[in-house]
Amino acid sequence: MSIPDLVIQEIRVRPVVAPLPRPIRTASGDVLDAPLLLIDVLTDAGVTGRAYAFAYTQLTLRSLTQFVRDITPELLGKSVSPRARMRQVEKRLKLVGWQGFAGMVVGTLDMALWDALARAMDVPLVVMLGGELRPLPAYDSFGVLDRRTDLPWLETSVASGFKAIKIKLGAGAVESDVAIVADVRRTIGDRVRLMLDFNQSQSTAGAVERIRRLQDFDLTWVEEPVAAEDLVGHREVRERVRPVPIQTGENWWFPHGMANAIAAGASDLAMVDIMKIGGVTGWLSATAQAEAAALPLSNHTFVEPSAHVMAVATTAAWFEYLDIAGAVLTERLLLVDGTVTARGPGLGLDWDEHAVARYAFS
Ligand code: SMN
Ligand code: MG
Repeated sequence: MSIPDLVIQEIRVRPVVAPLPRPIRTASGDVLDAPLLLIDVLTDAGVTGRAYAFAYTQLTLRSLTQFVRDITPELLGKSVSPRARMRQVEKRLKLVGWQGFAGMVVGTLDMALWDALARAMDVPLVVMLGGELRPLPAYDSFGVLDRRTDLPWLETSVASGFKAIKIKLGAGAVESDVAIVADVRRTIGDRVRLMLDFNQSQSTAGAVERIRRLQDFDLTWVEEPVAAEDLVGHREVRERVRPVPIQTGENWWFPHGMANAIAAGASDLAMVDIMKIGGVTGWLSATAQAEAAALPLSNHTFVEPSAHVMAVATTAAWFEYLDIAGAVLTERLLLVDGTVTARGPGLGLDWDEHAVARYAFS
C-alpha cells in the first residue's frame, strides 16, 4: 500500500468553547474552559484530516480563526505533504516568526495533514511513523488546588490507577505552597510520583527558595519555575536546586525553540507541546533532539495526538493526561491501568457534531 497523493480541497475552521472536566487554575492565570479551534482539511480523495488548536483564552479565538481563513488560499490545490507544506509556510511567514498565532495555526494544520495521510492508509498515525500502539505511563494533571475541597480528587485519581500526579503552585505565599504539598504527599502516599508546576510565576530567587522548601517531598520534577523564555533563569534555578529535576518545554516554539533551550542547559527534562513545536513535523525533530541530548521527553496536554508521537519517542517518559478536547469528541482517550494508548485511524479524533454545535463560539 503506498501513501496516496492527496490534494487539499477545502479547509474548514470552527471555534468552540468546550467545558473542562475541572478548572486549570495556575499562578499565571486560570483556564476555566477550553477555547479550541477545530480544523478539518478535506482532500480530493474524500479523506478528511482533523486536528484542534488550543487557544488558551477566548480572546484569541476570532484572530486564530481569521488567520486560518487567510492562509487557506495558499494551501488549496497543494498536496497533503506535511513537510512540503511546512517548508511552504515557513518561507511565507519567515519575517513574522513562529511565536503566537502563526505558529499555533501552522502546528495545528500540520497535525491535520498528518491525520489525513494516516487516515488515507487507514492506520493509526503511530503505525505510519514506524511505531506501534503501546501503553504510556500517565500522570494526572491538576491546577492549583484548594486544600479545603480538592484533595478527594487526588484520592480518586490514585484509585483509578494513576501512579503520578502533577499539581500547580506559586499562586500564594511560600507557606501555602509548603502546606498544600505536605497535604498532597500525605494524600497520595509515598509510592505515587509527584510533579510541581509553577507556570512561569517565580523570580529566579523566589523559585530557588520555594523549591528548597519543597525538596524533601520527593519531587519527580519542578516545571517552568520562571518565565518560559528566560532560559538563563531556568539554568540558574536548575544549578541551584540540584538534584531536584527542572522540567520545561510547553512553550518552546518550533524545533529551534527547543534547540535554544537545550543549548542553554535550561532543563533536565523536556515536555513538548505538539501545537507550539510545529505539529507532528516539529515533534519528530523534538524526538531527535531529546534523544541526542538524553532528555526524558513528555507531552503537554493534547492527549490524542501526543499519544501517537510519544509512542515513537525513544526517550518517552511520563505522559501528561490533561484532557482539553474530550467534550467535543465522540470518544475521549481513556486511562487503563495508569496508562494511555493512542487510538486511530490517524490521530483518532472524531468530532461530536452535536457538542460542536452546542459549544460553538462566534
Ligand atoms: C497548563 C497550563 C495551561 C493550560 C494547560 C496546561 C500547564 C501544564 O502548564 O503543564 O499542564
Ligand atoms: Mg506546565
